[in-house]
Amino acid sequence: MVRKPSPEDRFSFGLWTVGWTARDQFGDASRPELDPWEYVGKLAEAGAWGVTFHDDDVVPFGSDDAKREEILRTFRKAVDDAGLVIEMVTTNTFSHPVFKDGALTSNDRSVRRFGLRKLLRNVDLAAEVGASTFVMWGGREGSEYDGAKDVNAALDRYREGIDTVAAYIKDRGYDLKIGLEPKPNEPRGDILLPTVGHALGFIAQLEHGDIVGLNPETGHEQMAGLNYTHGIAQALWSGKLFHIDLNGQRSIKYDQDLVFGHGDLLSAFFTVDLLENGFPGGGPTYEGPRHFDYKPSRTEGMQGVWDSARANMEMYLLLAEKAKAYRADPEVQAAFESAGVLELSQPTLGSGESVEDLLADRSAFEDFDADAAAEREYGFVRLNQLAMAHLAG
Ligand code: ASC
Ligand code: MN
Ligand code: MN
Ligand code: MN
Repeated sequence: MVRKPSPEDRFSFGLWTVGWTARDQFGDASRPELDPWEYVGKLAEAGAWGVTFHDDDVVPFGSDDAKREEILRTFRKAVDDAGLVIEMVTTNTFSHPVFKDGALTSNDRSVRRFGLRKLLRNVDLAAEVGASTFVMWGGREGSEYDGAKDVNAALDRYREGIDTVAAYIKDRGYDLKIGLEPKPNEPRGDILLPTVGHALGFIAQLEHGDIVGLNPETGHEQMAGLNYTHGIAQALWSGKLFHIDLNGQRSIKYDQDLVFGHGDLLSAFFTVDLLENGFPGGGPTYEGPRHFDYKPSRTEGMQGVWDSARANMEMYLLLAEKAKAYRADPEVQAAFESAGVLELSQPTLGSGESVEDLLADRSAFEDFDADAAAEREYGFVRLNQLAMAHLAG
């Protein structure tokens, strides 16, 4: 039996996950909608440490300032009473039809100005509630038709918008970082910043990119056929893994938002291995919360909501135990050694060696026996089988 989750694990949940009433493209809600404060006690009881939310998850779109204040007061009291932390806040710039062509990249300038104001208002809220990350998922930033969006202008406007939000955070002296969340498609036919790689390229073009990083979601990378563990690895390597959305996805199809580990289990194992144990050869490590962005399946009632919330944490803890045992196994260490996994950390050029030195080193090329080197057996399959044995054993 796996141990119970505790606040030290720093598990957190979006309010929109357990709060999803399961309304979808084809059907009505299959569960009741509770008040936002009714979810937080249950989350804490299940062993969560934190909660996150979109503005509209708590305060209905269009509420005036007085109503907003009142609702937020009630919500924050419930969060405090439950002993939870609000570690991240995000903004809904996708549900209201005003955002049907996006917020920061809508073709309509008045919509862009409205979207930016909505975002800035939530930056203030994020700082006020003590969040450390401000996530921006531009779900409606994109198009269905290539002719309908001037992508050059859209990226200019996206950059203008993100830089404006980032500059505002700095101006106000808030201790906040922005986490951009890539997704390839759904709800738009094609979404801008579709993958971790696109987003990293975009961040490099920002004026205030130093406080802008990523919030990669497991299923979103997998919807693009990509390797999530490699994606977060490159984000880590770039110093940009600010936050994560863990969930499950089974192959390239609609965004399933399954429980973490209920999609590609082997990939989830290596995700946890990286998050918990770091790179085999050392390097940057992830220090942020273990945040779940999943949806309890539409077949589930309220019991299923809480069972599925627990399942995310249980899967993570199960995989963390297995990943620890895997790394500590002397057979695995020996397999790492013979597979050259640790050798990769050694720089290709010697210290102080110039390219001229390399050119002069006949052993590196003229006298190098490529056929002999080609005979090296790496033993990757055996190493992987050891991982599988730990995972399945
Ligand atoms: C977010 C986020 C998502 C979406 C989605 C809305 O803020 O991280 O993946 O919104 O959960 O349904
Ligand atoms: Mn998703
Ligand atoms: Mn997400
Ligand atoms: Mn999501």
